[in-house]
Amino acid sequence: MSETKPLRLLVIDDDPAIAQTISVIARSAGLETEITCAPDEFFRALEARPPDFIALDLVMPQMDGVEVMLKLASFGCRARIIITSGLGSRVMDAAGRSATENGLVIAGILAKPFSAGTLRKLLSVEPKTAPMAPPTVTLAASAGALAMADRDELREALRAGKIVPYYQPKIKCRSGRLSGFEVLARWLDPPRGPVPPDHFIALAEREGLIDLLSEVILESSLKWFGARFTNSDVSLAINLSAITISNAAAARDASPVAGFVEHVTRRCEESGVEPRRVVFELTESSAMRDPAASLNLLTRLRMKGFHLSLDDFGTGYSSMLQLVRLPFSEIKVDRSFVSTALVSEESSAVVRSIVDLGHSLGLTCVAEGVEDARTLSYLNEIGCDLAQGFGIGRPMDSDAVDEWMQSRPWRRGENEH
Ligand code: G
Ligand code: G
Ligand code: MN
Repeated sequence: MSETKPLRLLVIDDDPAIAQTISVIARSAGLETEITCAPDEFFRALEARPPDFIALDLVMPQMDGVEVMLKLASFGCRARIIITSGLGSRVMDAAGRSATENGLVIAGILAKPFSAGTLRKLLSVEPKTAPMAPPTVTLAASAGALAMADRDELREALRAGKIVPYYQPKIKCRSGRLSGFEVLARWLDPPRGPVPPDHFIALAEREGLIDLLSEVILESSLKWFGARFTNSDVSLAINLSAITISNAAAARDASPVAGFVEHVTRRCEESGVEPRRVVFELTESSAMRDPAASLNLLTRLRMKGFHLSLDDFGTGYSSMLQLVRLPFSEIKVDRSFVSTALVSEESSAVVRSIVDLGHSLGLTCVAEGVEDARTLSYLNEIGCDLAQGFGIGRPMDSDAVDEWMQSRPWRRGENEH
């Protein structure tokens, strides 16, 4: 006769009283527990009987918790880890991030003193947030499978139409309705295996192919957009390379800037897309590389009616004053804050502040990296305007966009031609 085996918790805490308390609460929740008070004892127990959960004290005399986590990561430990400590939440959040980046599974953070209820919640096997889409493969985990590419291969791919736009939807937080798409370049059938976009974009920038790449993406995405979304307010967001801005800055007169503005305006006309439905996304660092050139280019784009979005906000080092000078209409909160907003007080405070800051400057706020429904409802609560992320829709080719649109309950009115 087989009974289901109870889940097992292994505790490591240099304070036996705390270890006991954790153990008693866990037992009352139906878990089997084992207490250790020093790292060598802990690692012996870990090896003898692998636990489902680990409660780990961050500050201990012989070894600190971060070192223990690094060692656990080197073993490929899959137990769900609960970090405990009396340190402030910012330090504990940082420790949790470091553990996650090393591939460990963090069930949560238990600030001492803690309540029995909080610990019981962390010990439940339900994931903290219900994922709406499969979890992301981190670059580190998949790096082994990724090929490099050289200039000639990229040039050939561009010539052969193998660099194509994919589209990732942005929705309104409040209504869930479609707001627009971000265009993200993808390399189909690369000769030596998958090349991630940030690799080939960087390669294109280094090798002087970025203007060609941008042109290919711009032309093809505008053509699709103009034909697929007529008489609609849906927008198309295109990433603008720092090189485009630098090229403009390198010239003595303003003509390359004017040239770029004229060029994109003409492409829009050809595709029947009004400039007000097009958003250019640029990052803080690319906008700040040459503030004077940026101001010139961005002002001209705005005067034509294009919208401008400040991408990956929160990851750069620019001063707020410089940013305020530039005529952005939208700000995108970096996904590193958004995807951790529900598990980190620090991240949720950053997201909330950026949304408030954006609104006080009259900007539309977009959260990127929204991976689950609970994050979306949190964003709606704090008044964030738009959301984008794997939980809403991955970057897709045009056929997949059609399917995605069909599968949405509120599609009527979005699907107009
Ligand atoms: O698409 P993710 O899917 O991995 O994109 C990685 C990075 O490459 C992002 O920072 C994104 O902004 C950038 N990127 C994707 N497509 C384009 C593009 O067409 N032009 C430029 N300049 N950057 C792009
Ligand atoms: O730098 P920029 O914001 O343009 O980059 C967009 C990048 O973010 C692309 O690489 C895209 O594939 C990725 N992305 C979009 N949504 C999510 C998400 O929900 N989670 C993660 N991890 N990445 C996302
Ligand atoms: Mn972007």
